[in-house]
Amino acid sequence: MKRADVVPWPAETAAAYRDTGCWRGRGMGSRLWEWADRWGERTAVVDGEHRLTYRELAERADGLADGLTRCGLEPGDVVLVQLPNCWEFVVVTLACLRAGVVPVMMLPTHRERELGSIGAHVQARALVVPDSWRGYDHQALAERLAATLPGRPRVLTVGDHVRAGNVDLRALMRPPADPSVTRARLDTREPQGSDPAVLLLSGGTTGLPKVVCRTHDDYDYNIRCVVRACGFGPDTVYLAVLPAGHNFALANPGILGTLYAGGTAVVLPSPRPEAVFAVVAAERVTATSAVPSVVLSWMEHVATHDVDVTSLRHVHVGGSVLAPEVAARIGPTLGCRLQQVYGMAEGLICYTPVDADEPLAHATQGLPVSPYDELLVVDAEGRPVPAGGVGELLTRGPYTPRGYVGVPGTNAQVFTSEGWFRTGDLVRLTPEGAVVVCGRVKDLVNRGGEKVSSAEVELLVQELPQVAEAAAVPMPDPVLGERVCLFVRLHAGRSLDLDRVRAALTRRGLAAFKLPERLVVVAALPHTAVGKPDKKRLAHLVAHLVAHRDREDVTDAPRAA
Ligand code: OOB
Repeated sequence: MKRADVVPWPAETAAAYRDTGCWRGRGMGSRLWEWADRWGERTAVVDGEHRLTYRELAERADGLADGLTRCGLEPGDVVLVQLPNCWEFVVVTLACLRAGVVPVMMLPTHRERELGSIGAHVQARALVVPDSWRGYDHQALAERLAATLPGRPRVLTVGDHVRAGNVDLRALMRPPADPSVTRARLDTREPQGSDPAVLLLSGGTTGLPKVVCRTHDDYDYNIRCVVRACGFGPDTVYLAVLPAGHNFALANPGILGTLYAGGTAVVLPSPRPEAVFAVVAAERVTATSAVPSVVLSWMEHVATHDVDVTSLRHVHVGGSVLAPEVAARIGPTLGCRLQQVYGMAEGLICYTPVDADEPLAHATQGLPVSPYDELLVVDAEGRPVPAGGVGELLTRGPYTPRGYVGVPGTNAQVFTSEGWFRTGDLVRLTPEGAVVVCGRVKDLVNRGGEKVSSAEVELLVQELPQVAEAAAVPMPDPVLGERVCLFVRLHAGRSLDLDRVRAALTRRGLAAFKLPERLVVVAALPHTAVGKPDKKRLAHLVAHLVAHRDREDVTDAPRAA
């Protein structure tokens, strides 16, 4: 990644964020020893049997920060991090922040396509992967990619089976021989506040995922605001079950917010209720976060099993739409308070207050966490809508960057000339200023909080020889909210079925959660006035099919309007 690929805030805006104290002008890695000096022997991270105190965490992160340098990584170099939720993830993240090496937070479900395209886009210098995970050989995937990516990145492996030629990352995580010497040396190389801290993947609506660069200044401020909004403190025991590399579980307040507050972050690689409630009871978990589909599975479990949730105080729910009726049941069922969250990799985070009354807690997605967050609701022409009206949410603020990495053309469309980020979400604001998500204008499928860019799927499907035209749209689903439904028009005389589409996309390296789950072959796709597939009509059509339990894939053209 070239520094020029990162879009800065305008100089006067940046100065204002510094003057108001939002931006500290320090590297986030400097927090590590602030915590260790204050909370040294308290437990920072728990992963099964494995526990790290704040001091051990700081020493191991410093050890690895040094180790990354020995592997040839320099400040500003980018590494792809694809790890399940584990203690090593926390050490890697903090070591990167300390060394100024910039991690791109990939998901464990990503495959060749995502890792390859992002790795090339950011010119990754290393790939951090588990040896294998859930039966999949990530090390082999990383080796294949490393052989083809420009600059031939190093493969850094976490696990017991590190193959020759790759780096054993656990070995690099050993505490330094003299921690104070390493600490002092790393202190002198602390990144600046305006340097890139982490790269997050946007849900995105383009053919390939977009990369959001979060600076040390902005991410640090984001975390401080969210820690306050969620009332996290040294008595917090937070359980991370959503992918740790996702902005929600990573920093809102998530793992990093817990460490900022002096609490204990417990990591678990799966949101399965059996595992979750065993850990909640054993570790006396006080807070956790989940997407709506996961909370639903927890509520079902609690209704039929004897679980101990007496320690639980707050559950944060967001990432996709939560029905107010479900929201109202969460607190009573799980024996805790619900905090809804509306957030995005691009910045803006809204939380319902810890002590919100029921209308606010159940029927809104919260208030912006910073007084400097700016929200504007506009109509299709970009004009502000009257108070309380529904429109697209635009936002800017001290932790909402002004552009994606290295895509000036896209940025010109997604960001206004005044620096507003177009969220693509349709919202209305309540008189208190809380956001209510009402829909979206962006072209993606929100599969239980996992965002699938329709364009990314369509581009790959279009490459199939049978396909003349394709459109991927959301199909309503009682569990996940939405799944991917693919409409296709085929070339004359050709045939295609769902299994073949899925197999073809898997061969092309697409992550499994993006694969279409229903295929509808049509004689013609409906089009909008400008000649694009009419996604609204297609989404309505599949919703109708689902509502009528029509498992027959229609082969007729949808009737013209
Ligand atoms: C979170 O981040 P992303 O980047 O995966 O997705 C952002 C998009 C939003 O633009 C919106 O479309 C949707 O996810 N979304 C919600 C929502 N929260 C996010 N839609 C309806 N209701 C909600 N409560 O999803 C994310 C990042 C940080 C914290 C929480 C969620």
